[in-house]
Amino acid sequence: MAGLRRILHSLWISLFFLCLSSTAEDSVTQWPLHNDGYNKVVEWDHYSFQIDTQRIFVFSGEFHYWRIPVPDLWRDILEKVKAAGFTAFSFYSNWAYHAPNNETLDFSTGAHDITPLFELAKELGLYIIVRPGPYINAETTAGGFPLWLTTGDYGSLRNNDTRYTNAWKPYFTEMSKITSRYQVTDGENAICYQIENEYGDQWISTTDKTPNETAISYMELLEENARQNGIRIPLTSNDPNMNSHSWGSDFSNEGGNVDIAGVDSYPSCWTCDLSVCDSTNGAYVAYQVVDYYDYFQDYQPTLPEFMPEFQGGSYNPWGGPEGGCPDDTGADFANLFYRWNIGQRVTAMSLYMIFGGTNWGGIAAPVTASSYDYSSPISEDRSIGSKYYETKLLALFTRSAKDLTMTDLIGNGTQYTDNSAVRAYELRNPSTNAGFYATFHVNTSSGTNEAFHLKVDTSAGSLTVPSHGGVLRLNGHQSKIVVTDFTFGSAKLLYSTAEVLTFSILDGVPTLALWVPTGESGEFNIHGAKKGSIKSCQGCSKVKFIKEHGGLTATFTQSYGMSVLEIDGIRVLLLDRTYAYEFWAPALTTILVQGPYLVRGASLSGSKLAVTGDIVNSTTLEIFAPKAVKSVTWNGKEISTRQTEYGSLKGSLSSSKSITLPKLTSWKSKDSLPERFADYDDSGIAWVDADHMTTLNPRTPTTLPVLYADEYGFHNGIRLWRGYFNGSASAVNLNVQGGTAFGWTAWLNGEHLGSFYGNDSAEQASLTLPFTNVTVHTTKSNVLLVVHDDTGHDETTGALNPRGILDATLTDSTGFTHWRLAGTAGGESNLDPVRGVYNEDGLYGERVGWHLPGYKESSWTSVKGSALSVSGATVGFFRTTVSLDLPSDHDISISFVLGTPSSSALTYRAQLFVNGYQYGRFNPYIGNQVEFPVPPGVLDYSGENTIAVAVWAQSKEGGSISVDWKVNYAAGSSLNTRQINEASLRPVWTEKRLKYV
Ligand code: IPT
Repeated sequence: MAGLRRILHSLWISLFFLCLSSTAEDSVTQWPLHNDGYNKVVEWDHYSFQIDTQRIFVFSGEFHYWRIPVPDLWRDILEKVKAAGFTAFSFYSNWAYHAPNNETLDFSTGAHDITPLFELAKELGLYIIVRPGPYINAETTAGGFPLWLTTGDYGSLRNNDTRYTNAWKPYFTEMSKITSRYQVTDGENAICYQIENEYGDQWISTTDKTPNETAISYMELLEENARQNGIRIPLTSNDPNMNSHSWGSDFSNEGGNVDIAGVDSYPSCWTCDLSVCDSTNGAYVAYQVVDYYDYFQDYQPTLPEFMPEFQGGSYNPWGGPEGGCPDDTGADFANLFYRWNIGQRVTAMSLYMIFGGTNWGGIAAPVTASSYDYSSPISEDRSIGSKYYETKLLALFTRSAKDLTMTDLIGNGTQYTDNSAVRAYELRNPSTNAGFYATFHVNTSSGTNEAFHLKVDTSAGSLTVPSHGGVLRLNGHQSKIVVTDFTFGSAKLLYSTAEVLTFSILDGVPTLALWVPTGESGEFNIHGAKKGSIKSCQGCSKVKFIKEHGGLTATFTQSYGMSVLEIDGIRVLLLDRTYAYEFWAPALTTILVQGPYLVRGASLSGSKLAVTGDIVNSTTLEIFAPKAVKSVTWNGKEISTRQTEYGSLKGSLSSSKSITLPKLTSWKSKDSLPERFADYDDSGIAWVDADHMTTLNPRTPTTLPVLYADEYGFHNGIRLWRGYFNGSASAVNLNVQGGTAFGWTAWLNGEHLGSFYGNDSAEQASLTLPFTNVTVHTTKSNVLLVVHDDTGHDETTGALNPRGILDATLTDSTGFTHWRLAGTAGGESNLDPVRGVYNEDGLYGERVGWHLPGYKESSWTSVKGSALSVSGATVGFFRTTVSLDLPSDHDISISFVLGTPSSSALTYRAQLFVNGYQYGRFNPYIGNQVEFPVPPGVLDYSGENTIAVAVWAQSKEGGSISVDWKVNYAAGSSLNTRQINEASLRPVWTEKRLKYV
């Protein structure tokens, strides 16, 4: 099979080069249109993806359902994605999330059921790029591998080892089968299927093209599995940073090639910790764009310029800064870098991430903290701001600029401008002659304010624009795309120096929305037009109409707001940036809306228009709709509107309710570390003997028994080890490994011995702890308790790095007699299938379910004062319940705020549980994150909520934590978060928990 493919491939390559040698004129028709041989619905060529013969600009964003485990909120995210003008979204599924052990696959419980993603995609009209792994990276523990896979029993992973193959098959088969029910070939929305992730391993040497047969065989196994299980859409890949040249059929004639290879790129660093990206980047101002066009020409000239991941932000590392680094990749970044890609002729890109979400429980890899906000266009708390709006300006444009999906790069340089600091990239559609001039500072890291004029080629000849006194400007880290011969309905812009936002055809007549940065001028010419007038001037000045070039040129300056011109019956809206931010073109209708914070959707039935969206502050609402519309509802309520003289409908919307949350009081507490005492009974089912004398883990144990936690089925978070020894000993040396920002503490016979507090770089720490100040029993057994946490397994080849005790040696002793180990209650049995494998660690309180709603804490000690305090080195568990009664018809977002009172030591580690979900890891000694957004659904906005906090004081000074909460935003909304309260997502405590003492 692979052999035949290779022969066919060489034949095809020869044909391709024959075509290339033909003349430029017939290049349009000669470029091959491909499909994957399994369907004719999704096709592609070097211009773009094509679906049902329609070319599309794939503007997509990545989001991880498993980072927001409330299916009802997926609608919120996807409505926001759609409203921003995107045509697609992309998601990684996470093998570990669905496979608590090697026998179980859960695609049905709560958020483990992914079918709503596909159904929402269809309802909202978004294509889907499915990325099932089996390895995904994603700053998730072990890169998405189930942690039972990390012991060494399955080999070194990501190859064709049968042990590994047998492990991934059930999961990958299920993902393929599920996806196969939702393919665009059957009228559903999945358009491509990514094999593996950044697996750039096709070559042993790229230079002399020495194939890596093992990697090829692995890719072929995955591809065959996908095809056998019904995948008919193209298979894709993502090359890390343009280095590996793997799996693309233009460069490679080896096996394992996918249908459409793509490239991932993070020009401004994928983490807020810029030191990681030293060699390529620096501070924001030093960021450089990358020449993708040449790359695609060189390595995949017959495939579309496809970026399965383009930087949407950067992840939040443990070392901070607090809140991530939104300024590094903010609105300016979105403006400049996404336009840059268009100038490079990219026609398919997916922003990683469009919504980052939360690393709740133990989902994260060590590199990232509880927050996975990623400085994304949609924030972790689901709010939207300037970056979202800026991205929307461009996405709406790409959705309406159909000609952009088929362009050739004609040229680039400063010769297009009269300012040597500004260059342009000229793209041209060979069949319509539409032109797109993407303009940039020559030094793309420069933020100067440059004025210039641009030389453009139009159907009316070569022009230099603007030509009536105005200028084009790049003010700061900005770019602009100037269009020529841009068709909107039956009309045509000869050119426009103001950017096109979108357009709509209402009652057969186009309404065109143009925008300029606040205070700038614009000039455009409408082909064939004769007469223009100002219908409404809000912030406009210097409006002039000039008959020329066989049409009408209009010039204007827009200081603030929205002005309306009428040119031969065509309505032209001129918006400044602020008004453009709040301008919406809800798809599936033709209406345009200005005013609200968010417009999620609209539907038209006869004379009734129903619009849905969100309001924070009171605002005017202006709607451009067909004349037939006689009544308008906003989130189901009729609003009164008046008709403006230029035919729009105007109304007003009042602000959202202000919300006050009840205080978090009435805390109760109990010690959660009985295991430190020698007489604690560890014979229960929560505990196993750690007695392996050999391991398949590639790290050879230096002391025995093997104390790698994953060997014994405990994979997540905090584990407790009890080492027994008899007779005297003077010290212990322990070398513990748990990933960046981890920590550990040891006690002997109930007395604190010492701790490793951790920092944002150490993954492992060895300490020798003398027994000078503790009692060593000479006549009875001594028990050493070691508690360590685990910030996740490392990614890529580090997935097998063990978690646990690497070496344990007693000084002046005959050594340990045996070890017992406890971790997540039930180990791999998945005691809590709803919250899933990542949620719980192994603390006593977690094992017996103190974090769960419904546990009765009445016998616990009441906490006095507002701080939750632990005295001495131990673990304290705290619980309270609080009822919420929040308004309906609102989308309300809440964060918990954790702090350390100034009187307290910082050397503690805390976990926050909200209705049983572990929604925050707070390590004040290391970390920076103090705000922890918790979504509705995890919280119940119309009932009782159980809040629990575990405080592990690592030093004798103990520790105190303050716990508060706050409203991030409350928006009057069609999303009624009060109703997102499905009790099945918050299973309650049962007595069976008591077995795990
Ligand atoms: C790229 C991964 O594909 C993705 O899963 C995620 O880890 C992202 O990086 C960073 O957030 S890998 C790329 C940085 C080389």
